[in-house]
Amino acid sequence: MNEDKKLRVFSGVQPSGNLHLGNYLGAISQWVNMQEKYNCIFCVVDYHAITVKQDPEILRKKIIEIAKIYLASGIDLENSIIFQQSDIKEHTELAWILNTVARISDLNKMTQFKDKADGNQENVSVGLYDYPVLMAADIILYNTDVVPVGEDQLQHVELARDLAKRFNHNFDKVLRVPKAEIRKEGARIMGLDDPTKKMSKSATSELNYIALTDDPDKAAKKIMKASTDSDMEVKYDKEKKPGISNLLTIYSLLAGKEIKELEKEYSGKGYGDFKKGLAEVVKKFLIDFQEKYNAISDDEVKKLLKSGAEKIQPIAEDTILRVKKVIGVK
Ligand code: ATP
Ligand code: LTN
Repeated sequence: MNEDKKLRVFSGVQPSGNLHLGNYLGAISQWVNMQEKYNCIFCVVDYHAITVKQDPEILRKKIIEIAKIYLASGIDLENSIIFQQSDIKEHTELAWILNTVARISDLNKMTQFKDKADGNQENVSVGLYDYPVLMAADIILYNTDVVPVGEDQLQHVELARDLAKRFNHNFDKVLRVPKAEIRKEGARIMGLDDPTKKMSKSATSELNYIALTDDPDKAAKKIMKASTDSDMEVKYDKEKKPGISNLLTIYSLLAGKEIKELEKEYSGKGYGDFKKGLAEVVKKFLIDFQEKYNAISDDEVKKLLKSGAEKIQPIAEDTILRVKKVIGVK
């Protein structure tokens, strides 16, 4: 297909915490499947990470780690571009301009900020509060059509849509209006220790998640310890059996098998056998993944991020120029 006719995809992950199966299944693995059909840009959103306190040395390492995770997951640089957010200054420039269009009432509706503030909203950084506007700028800067994310980010993409529309209405129609794409299964992988809450890298217990960098044997043990439901039947029922349903979703996505097929395979066998099967699948996935991850050097990644930024710089400059002209500063 002609490159210019392809729709543009943009998404990103923060270089903070340990990336887990939820991030992989909800976001990154979906990106991999979109590369042929779309013109894709994937960003390491470092300016988002600093909205909560980071150790500078660890942040520097995490930026490289996230880019390696993109590549080990199958992001192919023949089809896609990867780059580091802070290398393109137009992200913060556009965020400032969009701040003048966003309303306090918009930001007050955002649930992630409230969750992360953990009841102490007066003491979190202004950056954490304003984070969704920076995210809108990331998306809008590259004339994005589609934003593949996990379910928890839907609200932020909706805000980006609203801000683009409002800007176009207030000034001139110069911004592309994006839309979110959420996968049907896997958009919300739940915690292994508590299947009523999403798997999260900021969880207090390590038993909550399987990190992509976890030792495969240790990860298999986490699966064996995962919380299940009171009866012993391997059957998908999200409401009544959230534990086994979550494990079935993970199994199905990693092994490429339908949930119905897995239910049949484990019918009459109980949770123990099912968990052993899933532990093997997870272990194999991590061994393959980590082999690819370890084969990429830090220097190679740094070069790839720089060349990604060079490729997309002209798109960012072009958008900012259009925006500056219609608001009257150019
Ligand atoms: P945390 O895990 O601490 O809540 P986060 O949601 O801020 O962190 P990011 O690394 O910024 O995590 O998220 C990267 C991508 O992974 C986003 O698209 C997000 O929607 C997706 N994602 C995060 N957690 C899950 C999950 N449990 N299930 C599915 N997708 C998820
Ligand atoms: N807020 C997102 C990360 C993010 C993002 C983006 C995702 C920042 N900018 C632009 C898609 C498009 C999160 O996952 N926490």
